Amino acid sequence: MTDLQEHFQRTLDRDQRLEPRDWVPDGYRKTMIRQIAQHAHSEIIGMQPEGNWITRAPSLRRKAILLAKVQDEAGHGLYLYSAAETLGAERAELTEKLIDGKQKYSSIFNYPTLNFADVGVIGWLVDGAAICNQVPLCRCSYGPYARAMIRICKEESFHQRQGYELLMTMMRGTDAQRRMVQDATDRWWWPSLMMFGPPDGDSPNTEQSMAWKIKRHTNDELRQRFVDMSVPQAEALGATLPDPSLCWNAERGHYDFGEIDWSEFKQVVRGNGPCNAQRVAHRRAAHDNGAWVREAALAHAAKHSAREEAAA
Ligand code: FAQ
Repeated sequence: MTDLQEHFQRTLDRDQRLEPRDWVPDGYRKTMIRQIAQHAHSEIIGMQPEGNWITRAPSLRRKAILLAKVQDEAGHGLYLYSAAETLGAERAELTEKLIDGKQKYSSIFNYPTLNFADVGVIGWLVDGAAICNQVPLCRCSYGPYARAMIRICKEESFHQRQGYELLMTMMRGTDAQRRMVQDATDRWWWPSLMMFGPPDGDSPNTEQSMAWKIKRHTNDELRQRFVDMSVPQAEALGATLPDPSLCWNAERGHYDFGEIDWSEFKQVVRGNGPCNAQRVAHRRAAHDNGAWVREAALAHAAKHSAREEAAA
């Protein structure tokens, strides 16, 4: 083993962080770029389903809250692209890969938001699942990603509470509002469980990512944690989770739950979900429409540095 390899392994064994200048194996760098890029793309594409409701929010208060949340998601995307840049991946290249369909983003953002309760359910379940998955990533072995995750998790937990508060308010409202909450819960529950990725037996990356201390738990462990956390929250809300097999298993100390439709998951990840084409087309159009801003920023930076050179 070379000194560099030893340093890498020793850092992992001591549960310390790897930093941008440290040597890491190619596979580690590739895995980290893949995961961070997929995560960054998810935050950016994830602005669309809720962003869709900003112009139709039912009050000024709800509009201000939703605007702030969607802006936070843009911020998360930017911290994550910056973390990927410390590994040598250019943000512009990652964006190209996203809009060319060469890099993935989370399956969850390929479902439509059909009524305003969807905004609440995304906060409750989608941000809830994101927190469950991301809190352990605060201890990821790659320093810049782990540190970005600390701030992101704080904001996600605020997002989750706003979603739950919106749903609580709707449940205290009219029968029609309660039906909207139930309808949104029915549609988002199963896709939220799919966010954790394929079952452990079909997850090609988990074993190596756990050995590298990138992932701290398997997909199924985190999914179970999310189910256990969500059942009492649904009860307190007065909504029914759409799974007749959900029941407490005293022996395991966990809730049992029904079979996930993995063929649906595969279809969505392959690009055949209800909104995949629309999401990517929208992102591509936004990128194209923003070309003049990038050109103007570059021209401004060039002018500024020419002026500085002349003054030196
Ligand atoms: N969707 O071997 P594994 C958010 C892919 S939260 C699409 O198990 P891994 C906040 C996977 O990439 C959502 N693809 O993979 C928010 C791999 O593909 P590849 C984002 C999926 O990496 C809330 C293949 O399947 N969060 O944005 C999915 O060890 C509200 C095999 O799977 C993160 O990205 C999926 N659900 O584990 C924003 C968290 N699952 O490249 C707006 C960080 C798996 O080998 C509004 N990421 N795949 O062909 C992770 O923790 C991991 O990457 C997992 C997947 C757990 C997602």
